[in-house]
Amino acid sequence: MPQDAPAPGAAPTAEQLEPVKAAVRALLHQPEYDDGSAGPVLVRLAWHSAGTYCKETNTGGSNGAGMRYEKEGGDPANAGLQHARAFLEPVKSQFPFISYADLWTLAATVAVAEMGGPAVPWQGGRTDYADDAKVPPRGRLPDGAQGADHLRFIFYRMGFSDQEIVALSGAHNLGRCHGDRSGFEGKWVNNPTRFSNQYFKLLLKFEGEWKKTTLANGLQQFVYVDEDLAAGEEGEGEKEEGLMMLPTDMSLISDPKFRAWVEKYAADQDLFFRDFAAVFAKLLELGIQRDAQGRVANEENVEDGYRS
Ligand code: DDH
Repeated sequence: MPQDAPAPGAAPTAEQLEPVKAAVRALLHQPEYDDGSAGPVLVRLAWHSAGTYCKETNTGGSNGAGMRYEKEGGDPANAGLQHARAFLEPVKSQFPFISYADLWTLAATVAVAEMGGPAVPWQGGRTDYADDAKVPPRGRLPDGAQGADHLRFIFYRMGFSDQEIVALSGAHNLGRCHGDRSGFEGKWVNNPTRFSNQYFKLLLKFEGEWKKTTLANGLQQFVYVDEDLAAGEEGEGEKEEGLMMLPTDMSLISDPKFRAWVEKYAADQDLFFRDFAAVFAKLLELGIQRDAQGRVANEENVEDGYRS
């Protein structure tokens, strides 16, 4: 039995995962892509793979890697995540023993840590569905155009509390919106490849200055443009693009229960990091039942995973 692959039926050990994590670390730097990092889109891939969970029916969640199938991968809510999956494809080829479902979730934890965020506890053992029979229906992911009621409807379905909703939303310290993916445009913070509590600070700092704008496609978002910076840089190549918030982001400061947590996380980065690590780990485990060996109890039709 080679030492670098798990025994049949067993989840990979920490030692076996080390080279996988190193390979993920090595691909994060992408000078030609977005803000130079694959990190943010990898985090979003893991979140969308897990965020389909419904606790009532115990369906959805990160097990299965359903996004490989059109039924889930073609959901407009998942537009753009093919880039994340493509970044990870060479890692899957190099380490075929890791399931896609494990790789996608593991990669997000590697990305968060590499971008300066907390260590997120992670357990392997997920298996990949062999067909799309168990892929959850579309429409389970949040719609950025909505408000606090929608956030509660979506995240309570997964079993999260108000505090957890706010902590999870802090992932918008990372990355950006793309007009050709979600239709929204721009980034939430100035350094979108550094994990921090800046998103919470900016929500509060520019309160009253966030301007509601309607994009050409009819979507509404909130923007803050530093007028001096924008004027100063005019005609000098790089245009100051300003910062943005989605309507859902703004609901975190207009809803008093959410707001209490925004204030706590803006004031205390350590608290945010601790709570984010815990809630992101919980997100990645939704719907996963493990046996004594840490293997994921799964249906029989596993084609690609630890039981193949
Ligand atoms: Fe998000 N997110 N997200 N988000 N998200 C977008 C980008 C990123 C919502 C909408 C959008 C979470 C919660 C919410 C990340 C992580 C997380 C975009 C832009 C939209 C729209 C997509 C695009 O155009 O490319 C809404 C609504 C919610 C909510 O209701 C709370 C959560 C919980 C996470 C998480 O990871 C825990 C990340 C990272 C990005 C940046 C992606 C990128 O490509 O860059």
